[in-house]
Amino acid sequence: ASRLRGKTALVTGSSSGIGASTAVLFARCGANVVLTARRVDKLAEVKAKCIAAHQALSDAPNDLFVLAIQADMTQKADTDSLLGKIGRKIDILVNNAGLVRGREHVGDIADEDIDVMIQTNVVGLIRLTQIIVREMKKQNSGTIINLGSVAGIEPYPGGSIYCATKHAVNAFSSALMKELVNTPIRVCEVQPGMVETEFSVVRHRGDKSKADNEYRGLTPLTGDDIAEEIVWCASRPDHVQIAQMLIFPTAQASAMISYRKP
Ligand code: 8X3
Repeated sequence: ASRLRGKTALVTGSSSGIGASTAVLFARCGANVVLTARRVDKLAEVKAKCIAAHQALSDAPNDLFVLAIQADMTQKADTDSLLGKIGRKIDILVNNAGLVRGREHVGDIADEDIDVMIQTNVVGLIRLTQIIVREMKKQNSGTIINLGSVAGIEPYPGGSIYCATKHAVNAFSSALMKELVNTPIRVCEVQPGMVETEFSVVRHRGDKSKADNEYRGLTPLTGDDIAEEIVWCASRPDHVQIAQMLIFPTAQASAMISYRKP
């Protein structure tokens, strides 16, 4: 983790879930953190946790910083203006912002659900990566960590659009890694299985009991579990690139196979 001291990590979608956990863990490791999300109030809470984490470091440099910037990944104006608002060098980009909406089958999927998933999970991620990768090429260093999913490996019924977006993240990450092979810039794809965050509440349009039912009878992963993997990828020595990492709860074996206690 000492390799992260003084580095700057930009984490999208860091108002909750995996993104919030990742931002706080980076701060605990002595990294500067830039938070982005749509919800400013939640973002302020995570920012306070990051600052507290910095203050708890016994030997941290006193110029550590935490920035919180409101940004909606579906809005081109927001991604285009982000770098100017940050005004600092980004060492680590964590493309975490993403969502799933609904479990409808093809034929019954609402246009706005298709749109928000593709715009956030794919288009926004690509736009921001283009902007940051240009900077990383100039500085000749950097780490890009994309949040894929088991859904990016194994499509399942009721997840056609979400699975398509995560397959897109998988293809984009793989192509990018190949494009950057002659540079010191690293590309990692972290692919979680079942993680209990607001993700499932959003999938079920705010219905908490339906969301809870997704994890019935098993112990899901938490945002903190995935944050550990993300920060671990970012803190490997410069010559080590964790290309892909698939993480399941112990009671899950594929997108469609899990064991639930009766
Ligand atoms: C989330 C995992 O299985 O709900 O990316 O698609 S799953």
